[in-house]
Formats: sequence, C-alpha cells, structure tokens
Amino acid sequence: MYMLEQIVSNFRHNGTYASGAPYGSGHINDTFKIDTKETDQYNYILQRVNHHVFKDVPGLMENVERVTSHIRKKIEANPDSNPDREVLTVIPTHNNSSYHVDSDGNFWRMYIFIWDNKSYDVVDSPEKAFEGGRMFGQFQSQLADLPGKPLNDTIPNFHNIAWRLDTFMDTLKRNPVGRADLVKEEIDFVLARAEEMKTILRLGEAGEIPLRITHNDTKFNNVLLNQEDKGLCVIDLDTVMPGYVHYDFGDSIRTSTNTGAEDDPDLDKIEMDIHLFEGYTKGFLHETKDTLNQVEIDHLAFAGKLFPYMIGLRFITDYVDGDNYFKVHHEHHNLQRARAQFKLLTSMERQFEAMKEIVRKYAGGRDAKT
Ligand code: ADP
Ligand code: GN1
Ligand code: MG
Repeated sequence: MYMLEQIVSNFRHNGTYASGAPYGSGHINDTFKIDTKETDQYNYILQRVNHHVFKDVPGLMENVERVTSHIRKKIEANPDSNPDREVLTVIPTHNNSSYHVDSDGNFWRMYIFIWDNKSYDVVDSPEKAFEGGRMFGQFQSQLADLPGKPLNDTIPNFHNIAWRLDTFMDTLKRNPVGRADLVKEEIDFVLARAEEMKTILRLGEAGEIPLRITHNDTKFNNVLLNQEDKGLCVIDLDTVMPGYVHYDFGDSIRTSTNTGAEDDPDLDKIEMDIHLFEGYTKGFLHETKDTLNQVEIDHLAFAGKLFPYMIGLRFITDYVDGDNYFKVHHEHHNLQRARAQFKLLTSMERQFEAMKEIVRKYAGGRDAKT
C-alpha cells in the first residue's frame, strides 16, 4: 500500500532497491525490511513512525541521533566491535535529515538492517534472559554521561501510572463504544492495587530515586541477539527519555519471564518463571548495581509487578476507548492482552518474596526491603 521503492529513494543508502516487505511484530510503527540487489551491500529497515502516538517526530529523531552517535563513539573505541551491528545506524536523506516526510504527512526513517540477528517474543532460557538484562543494563550505563540538554519527552506521562489511572477512569466515564460493562472484573482488579502502584512515582517526587536516561520500551524483542544467542544490539529507541531505572527493569521482567505470550488466550500458560527472573536480574545488576542507590535496588522487585499492571491498564483503557492506540488483530484483542498481563501480575504476587531474595543476591548483599 506504500510505494516503498519511491520512499527509499529519498535516503542516501548504498545498493539498489530489490524488494520491500512488512517485518516484525511491533504494535506501534509500520516496519519494512528493504533488500538490496547487491550481496555486498547492506539491507535496511524502513519505518513509518506512528505520528499519532509520537506527536513530535523531529524531537524524537533528534533523541535517536544523539543517543546512537554517543553509543557509537563508545563502541568504536573497542577494536573488536562492529558499530554497524551493535548500535542503530540512521541513514540520512539527500537533504541530510534523519527522516523523510511524504506527501500524506507520514514520517519515514531508515536504519541499516542488523544482519544475522535473532529476536524472541518469548524467552525460553535463563541464559537468554541474562543477555537481555546485560544489554539493557549496559544501555543505561552507556547513556549515563550523555552530554547536553535533557532528551525530549517523546510521549509525555508515558509511565506516569497516576496519569494512566486517571485516563482509564475518564475513558470508562466516556464509554465511547459501550465496552465499560465488559470489564467490570478488570476495574476491580485495577482499583484494588492503584495506591500500591504509585510507589515509584512517590519515591521520585520525594527525591529518593533519580531520573536517569531510560529506554522505556524494554520488551525482550527490542534487544537483538547474535547467532550464538549473545546480546548484540538494543533497538526501538523511540521512547528513550528521562525515566526511573524501574521502568526499564520492570518492562523487561514483564516480557523476559512470562512462560506464555503477551496476549496468551490460555491464562493457564502464563506464569512468571523465577529462573528467568534470576537470569535477567543477574545480567541487569551485573551492569548497574554499582551506580544504583539503595532505594532503587530495594524497589526493583516491585518494578516487576508494576509493569504487567501498567501495560495491562493501557491495554484495557485502549479496549474501552475503541482500540485507537495499539494495533489489534481481532475484536477483543486488547481485552485478551490485559487479562494475560493481569494473570502475570498475580503470578508475580505469589512469588514476590523469592523475587526480592534474588535481587538481594545479585545486588551484592544489599537489602531489598519493599
Ligand atoms: P516497534 O516500535 O513497532 O516495535 P521496532 O523498532 O521495534 O518497532 O521494529 C520492529 C521489529 O523490526 C523489531 O522487533 C525487529 O525485529 C526489527 N528491527 C527493527 N530495527 C531493526 C534493525 N536495525 N535491524 C534488524 N531488525 C530490526
Ligand atoms: C508497544 O512498539 P512496541 O510494540 O515495541 C508500546 C510499549 C508496550 C508494548 C506492549 C510507544 O511497544 O509501551 O509496552 O507495545 N510502545 C509504545 O507490547 O506505546
Ligand atoms: Mg519494538
């Protein structure tokens, strides 16, 4: 439906366009893999950035350029590395811009396709979980000394749970497509935990945990692994902005430890696997434990619970709103997703003591109290 070859011709890439096809399983942007004819030239990822979700695409791309060039410099300092595979490479347009706007007002960008990668929606071993933790932990350390002004907020209030709760209540009141009656059980589930879930916000407001540069979309499939299942590259940088460490740890735990799919219709398949939790936590703390303060460490296990709650709440809000935000593949998809996330949360609630114990173990004897 898009004239891919024509769109690609606006970018200063190497090689000759051969074909383009939809790629990946993201919920927000439209992603295409572009193959070139020559075997010795790169292939590419072309993306239409969802400008209804990201209202300031130029600001977003400014972040992506700053973040990728900063990380690239660090990678280039290591002679054994391959920067074109270990960090996203933005391909500029002929006007030297990081994005192209088409005649319909769509925003397009292009990256080198990271070749020979493996990507997983569901994680099946503690070793893979460890690699995810190591990569997202490393990503946060690499950006700790990013010079210049703070990054742009690409989605205001993105992980502000109080704002998410208010939005849910407003959407229920508006009830635009008559679905509010279908989610009575979920409303009770959400309200019963609402105050507890504001913990991270309160700690931030009290100055007990610092704002850092966080990725904010640390789904496991946003880290690519190499053929040996070792961490290769962190991708999907649209939401990199100021945030709390808990946002990155929590969203990863949500996807790296779930024995079922994010939207599994069979709730019996969904549990938090404590061995996967251990693998991820070990990798993440290996990279970050020396920079995190005690309060941050103390609340990592809690962050694991926050994210199935947060994303479940966003799915159910979108369901009541009439499916305007996440791509859905069938009528009640967002409801199914929310139920799956809430099941995952109840599994974590049952295993919370064991989660805290593991954080304690890999934080080097520091105490996880909450
Ligand atoms: P979304 O925000 O929609 O999830 P992503 O940026 O994560 O978009 O891209 C969607 C998928 O495309 C990813 O899950 C990954 O499989 C693939 N992908 C994205 N960028 C690259 C890249 N530079 N090289 C290889 N694969 C990529
Ligand atoms: C979206 O773009 P993608 O599919 O990686 C969403 C995340 C959610 C996720 C749930 C910008 O991520 O916040 O956690 O779906 N991204 C945005 O799968 O809203
Ligand atoms: Mg993604």
